[in-house]
Amino acid sequence: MRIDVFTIFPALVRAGAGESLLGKAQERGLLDVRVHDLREHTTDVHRSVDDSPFGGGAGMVMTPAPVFAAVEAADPPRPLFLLGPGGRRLDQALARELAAGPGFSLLCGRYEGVDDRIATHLCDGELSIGDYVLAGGESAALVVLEAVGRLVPGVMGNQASADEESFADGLLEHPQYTRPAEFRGHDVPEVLRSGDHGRIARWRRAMALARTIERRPDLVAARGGLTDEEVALLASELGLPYPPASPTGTGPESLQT
Ligand code: JF5
Repeated sequence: MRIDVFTIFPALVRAGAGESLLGKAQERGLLDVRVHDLREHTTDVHRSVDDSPFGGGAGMVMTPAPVFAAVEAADPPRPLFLLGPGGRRLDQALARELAAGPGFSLLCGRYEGVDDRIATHLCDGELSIGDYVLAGGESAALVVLEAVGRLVPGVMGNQASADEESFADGLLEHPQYTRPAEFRGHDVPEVLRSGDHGRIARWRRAMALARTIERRPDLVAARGGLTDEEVALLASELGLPYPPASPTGTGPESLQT
C-alpha cells in the first residue's frame, strides 16, 4: 500500500512514520510512505508557500502553485485528502476502508488555511481527526498513518485482528493485569489467577460490558443495546442491573423547583 504525504515539515512526518510499527512495515515492503516537501516546488528565492489573504485579514494562506506542482510531480495515489476539521471524521470504520484499498494521499495544511482552489480543484475530499484546531495537518497525518497502517494486511499479524474483533464488537477492552499479583495493597482479581478459562472469559466479557456502559454509553447505544444473554452475564458475574440505575438527583424530579 502506498501513502503519499505533502507537507512543509517533511522531517516531522518522516520521523513519525519511520519509527515503530510503521517503520517496520516499510522495511518489510508492506507499506510505501512517500513524504513530499512542498518547498521543493516553490519558484521564488524565499521558497514561499503562503501569502496574505485576498479581502484582508490576519494570517497567511497556503498558495496554490507549489501544492499543485508537488502533487503533479508525484502523481500520488488517489483519493487525495486535505486534513482539516471540516472533513469526514476518522473512525475505525474509515481506517478499515482506507486500509482495504491500494493507497491514498494526504495534504497537510498550515497557517490560517489553504487557498480554496486547492481543496476544490486538486483534492478529492477532506479528512478530520476530530473537532479541534491544530496548527497544521502534520500530526493529523501521523494519526491517519498509524490507524490505517496497522490494519494493512501483514503489518501486525494476530494482535491487530484480535483488537479489531473486540472493537468491531463495539465494546471497550476488559482490564488487564500483569505481575506482581499484589502491588501496594491492590490485588489482581482472583478469577484471573484461578486457571479456569471459562470463568475468566465470562468475567472479561462482563467487565468489558460494564466498562462500556459506565464510560461510553454512546457506544452501547450505537450497537443497539445489550442482548438478553449479555444482560444475564452482567447480573450473574458482577451483580449489575441493566439498564444501569441512574445516579440520584439526575431524574425528572431534579427539574422541580
Ligand atoms: C489544519 C488549516 C488544516 O486542524 C486540523 C485538523 C483538526 N482535525 N483534523 C484535522 O488540521 C490542520 C490547520 C489549518 C487546515
